[in-house]
Amino acid sequence: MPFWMENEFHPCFSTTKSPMAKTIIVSNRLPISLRHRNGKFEFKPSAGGLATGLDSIYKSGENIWIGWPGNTVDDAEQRAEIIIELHALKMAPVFLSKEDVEQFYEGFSNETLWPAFHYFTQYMIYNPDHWDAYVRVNQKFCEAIVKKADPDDTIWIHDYQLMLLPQMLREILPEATIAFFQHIPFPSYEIIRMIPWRKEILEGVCGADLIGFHTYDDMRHFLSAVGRITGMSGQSGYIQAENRIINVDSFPMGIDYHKFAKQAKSRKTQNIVKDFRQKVGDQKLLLTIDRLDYSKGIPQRIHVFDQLLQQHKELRGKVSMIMVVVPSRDRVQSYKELKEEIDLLVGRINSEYSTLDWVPVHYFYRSFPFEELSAFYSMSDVALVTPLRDGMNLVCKEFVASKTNQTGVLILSEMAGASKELQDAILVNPNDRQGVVDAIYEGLSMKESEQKLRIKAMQESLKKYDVFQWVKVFMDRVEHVKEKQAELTSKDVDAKVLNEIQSSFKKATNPIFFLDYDGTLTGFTANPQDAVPDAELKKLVKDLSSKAQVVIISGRDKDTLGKWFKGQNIDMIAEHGVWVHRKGQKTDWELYAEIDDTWKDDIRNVMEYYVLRTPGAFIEEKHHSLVWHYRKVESGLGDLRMRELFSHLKYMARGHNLQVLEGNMVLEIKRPDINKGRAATSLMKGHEFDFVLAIGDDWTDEDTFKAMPKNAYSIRVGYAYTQANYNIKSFKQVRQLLHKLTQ
Ligand code: GDG
Repeated sequence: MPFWMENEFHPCFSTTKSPMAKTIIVSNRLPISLRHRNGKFEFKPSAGGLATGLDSIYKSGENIWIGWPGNTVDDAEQRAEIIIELHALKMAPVFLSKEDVEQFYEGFSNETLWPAFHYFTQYMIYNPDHWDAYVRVNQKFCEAIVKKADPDDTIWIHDYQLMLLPQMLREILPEATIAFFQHIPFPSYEIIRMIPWRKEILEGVCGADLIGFHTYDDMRHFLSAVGRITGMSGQSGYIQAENRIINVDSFPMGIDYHKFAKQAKSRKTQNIVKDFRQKVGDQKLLLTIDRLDYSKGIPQRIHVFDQLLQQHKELRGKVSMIMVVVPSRDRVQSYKELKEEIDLLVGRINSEYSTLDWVPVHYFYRSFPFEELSAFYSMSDVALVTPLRDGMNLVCKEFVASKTNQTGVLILSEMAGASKELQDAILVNPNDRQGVVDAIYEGLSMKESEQKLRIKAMQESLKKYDVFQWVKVFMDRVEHVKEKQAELTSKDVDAKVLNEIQSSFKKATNPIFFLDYDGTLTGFTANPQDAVPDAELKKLVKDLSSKAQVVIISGRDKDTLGKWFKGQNIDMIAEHGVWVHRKGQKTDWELYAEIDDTWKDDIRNVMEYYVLRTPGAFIEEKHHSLVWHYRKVESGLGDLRMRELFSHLKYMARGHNLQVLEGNMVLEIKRPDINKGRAATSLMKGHEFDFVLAIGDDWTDEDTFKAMPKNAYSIRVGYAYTQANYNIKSFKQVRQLLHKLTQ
């Protein structure tokens, strides 16, 4: 345990799991439904894509699936019975009260998060009671899991109803491997910021080690929101949390391809197809299948079909739409209204165009058994999958998999996650009504040879990235992130390392410390000049300098350093090694490196241009370098401008033989031969030190670490990859470490 965490919960990233370690799947709903029948309960298994994919996981070994069984049970005896029966099915229930269901599920989950995440902000409700219920129910899930979980178990949490759960669990089971997957889209920061409880939600999810989304866009939105709202920084899919790294990645979910292909070919399904065909005649069939949901764009689709029949009168009597709407959330007001709207539109279109032997829309508000669903997929000519927004959408994948003779056309909305993979569909913008009408017309007249080419290409990809592959890749990635965490924290300054440093320091007769300033001895401030050393730090430096040679080695200008550490018995190296101030010397700063600053005017002009374009940016001029600061620039814009400036300066730097370096919210251009390492080496030259300790927090300190003698201790602040021998959490722990050495 790191010594500073003795009284806190702490990370311990052991990758060597005990053979008893198990996997716990958690989702709002269990993969069964609990139904009341004649005063008794019965379970109906759910055959959803997720249940199929995770089947092999939760049914093996000691693994288990935890979730709500889908019905309220108040009677204690009945609950006890259900627990026993579910136990046999490798499941454990979380019982929710009627009020929980109304406020947590129908309320916060489906009237706040669902509309927000699907960009339907007009349906969002901000109700503090719903939020309280969301916290309370996440807590209930947490308690249920804690009862079952051991410290080194892997807990895989699913979806937007349980976003607080990862952090709740992390606090109780710090060593657990926690993964989170979101099945619905993650919207832009602009939407997330509207939710009053956005910070709690993001911090909740960040309790996980691995966070997965269907698409790269979802993951990019999530990273941006985390950066802006929680302040945690991230790079290349990794979030740097206080004491560990978190991986965020995209895992597009697949289907059980062979199950759909096999079912479509089966005699049972083909008999149903024959029967259905006899009933509807030989007209062309458009198919739409969705849960009742405003995100699926069902009314818009009826309008499109109406427009098609108006513009292409020749299609009347020749094309019908089979529209399956599966009942869902019908107690939520916006869903009730949607149902009424669909009923009205279907009534209108059918009453307008129907003939005695033809109905434009065959509308079903119910769900069908699997073999009938398969028959619909198999017999339809065109699938019209046009959600206004969808995390992935499995219906389109199932349609393609069911096309065993490889004829059929998929029209797919660009707003569905699946559109990123199924590029051989006819992709449409569902808001462009004429565009969708044209796509249907194109689909209905597409040559069979082209249909085959497209379906075949999509089938190849769906076969390869099926739901089993999805589970495998996700689980592999969980392991990968734990290994990465372990690699970084294996270098933690723990109690053992501290003891070693302490005892070697005690024995030393001539010790030296190289201490960087910003980020190492103190935190960052919006204005660099505000990071003045406080009384505690001044005393610490004083105490330490009475026992050892202390060198403050910083990128700061000499005047600031000189003012801040005036009267201290220490050495100071300023501007990464341009200037040195020896302890006890009355004379002013010595120039350590010859400086040629004829290059500065050209570069300054360019930097100024970028300051003018970027409110909040400013230039700091040092003797040997120019620094472009963007800490106070609007987040995102600062990064963008820095990248632009970086490539601009890199090009100019070649001509002047300069080096451009990216720091913590700064871009610095300087002479390459001036660095902290060179300065530290010349300061040590001709002296024998029997204890050397160097601490720093960024790339400029890596030069110091590289220059240290073999037996030196070098420590990098934060969990980044480093040349240093050790990592330490933050400047506060640096102070504690130094404090221990002064005692
Ligand atoms: C969420 C996200 C994401 C439909 N009708 C019947 C029936 N279904 C089955 C389909 C399909 C499933 O329901 C619907 O899945 P989707 O993916 O299309 O949509 P959501 O329910 O909104 O799912 C979505 C998904 O999570 C997975 O991550 O793709 O974006 O919103 O599997 O086959 N099944 C049967 N009869 C029906 O009438 N048996």
